[in-house]
Amino acid sequence: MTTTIDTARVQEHNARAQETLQADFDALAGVLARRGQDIEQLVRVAQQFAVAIPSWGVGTGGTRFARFPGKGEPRDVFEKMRDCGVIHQLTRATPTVSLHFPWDLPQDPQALKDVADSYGLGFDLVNSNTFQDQAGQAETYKFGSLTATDPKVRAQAVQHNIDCIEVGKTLGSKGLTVWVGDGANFPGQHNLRGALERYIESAKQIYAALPDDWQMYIEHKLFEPAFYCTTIADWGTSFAVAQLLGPKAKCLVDLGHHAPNTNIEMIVARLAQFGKLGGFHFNDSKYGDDDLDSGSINPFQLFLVFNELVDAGERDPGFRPAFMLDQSHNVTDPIESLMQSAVEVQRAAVQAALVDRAALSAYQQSNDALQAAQTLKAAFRTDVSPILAMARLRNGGAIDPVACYRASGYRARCAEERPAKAGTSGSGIV
Ligand code: AFD
Ligand code: MN
Ligand code: MN
Repeated sequence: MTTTIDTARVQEHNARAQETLQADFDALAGVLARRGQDIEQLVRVAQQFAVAIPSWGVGTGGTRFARFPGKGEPRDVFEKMRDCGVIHQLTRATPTVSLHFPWDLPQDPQALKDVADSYGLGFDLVNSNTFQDQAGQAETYKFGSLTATDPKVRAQAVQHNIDCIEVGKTLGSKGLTVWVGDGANFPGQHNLRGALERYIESAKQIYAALPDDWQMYIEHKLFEPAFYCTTIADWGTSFAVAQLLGPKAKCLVDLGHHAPNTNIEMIVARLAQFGKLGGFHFNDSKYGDDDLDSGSINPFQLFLVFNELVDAGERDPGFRPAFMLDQSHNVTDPIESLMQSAVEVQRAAVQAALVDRAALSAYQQSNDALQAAQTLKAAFRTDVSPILAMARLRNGGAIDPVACYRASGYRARCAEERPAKAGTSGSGIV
């Protein structure tokens, strides 16, 4: 396996930090033991945790207003793969990459797969893009894609999704995420029901092209780029469509795609209850689809989402939703942000595994609201950092991934090796 960061450096970094980590770990083990919890079981939860990196996330993102490219940004999908390899090497929590087509469409999928293999990376879900026009395409998506009134536009959008499945098959992906920005900017612009009818007709054609072992993930989003109404705006519509399409269709929850203050963990519980929770795009949000780093604004919400996932996993041990980060990095080094976010999502998973579920259930049964809430808070307040660091160490990663990455000088080397070429970054407004 190719390790981009010198492994001797990682070992040196770990050797310097190991004594302190062991002391913190032992102290936490004692605290947990007094609560009747085994720290080793939690280390295993952390060691098994995995979240996919979006290929486009390793480039500097942007807003509607501007993009400020970072030094040494990846210029093609192979360089993106190398950056993803670094993230996984140091965190050991991101073993797969989720590609966005056509931004990261490989000329030669097999060559890309070989490169990914060399970094120890696999491919997660592939994402289609019919929210932008691509060079050379016959029809425009200005007035929508899967919902367009013009059947030629719909056919082109359907075909693009089918092409994504074909490439994904070569790469070993097992699913397609479909997000469309289709909607209207004016009342009256769309027949609200007609637009959804057209979406369903298009989605059925994509669904029909899914291999048997594939799933289709429908991602809803409240608004933007459509500012009056979006065709797949909420989990209810997403659920209805997934139900209609069949068992291979599931709903995908992007944490930033809801109105402020929406109870997202309840959406998670509902979708899980009815067997339609397919996966997540993790990020954080203050106002809208802000695509901020995971856990940077509302870590308690992230924890509550994982609390529902633990509950769903206890009811159905085969339950395996797809996890992906979906963030835009405008002011940080994307590699650092993605490493930090992977760790934050992993943290929420471990905190949720810490919840004393027997106690919680008893407090719920006896309507002891105060103690039920405190049971969740006790888990959320526990600093599980030593567990996460120990999991990384045992999996061959870095005790402190960001510190180790900074000390490695990787970005400075990239800045030399990757002089900016015009028009090469596929990232932008996410
Ligand atoms: C959108 C969605 C979706 C999509 C992305 C494109 O979150 O996941 O792939 O942006 O950048 O807002
Ligand atoms: Mn998303
Ligand atoms: Mn989004």
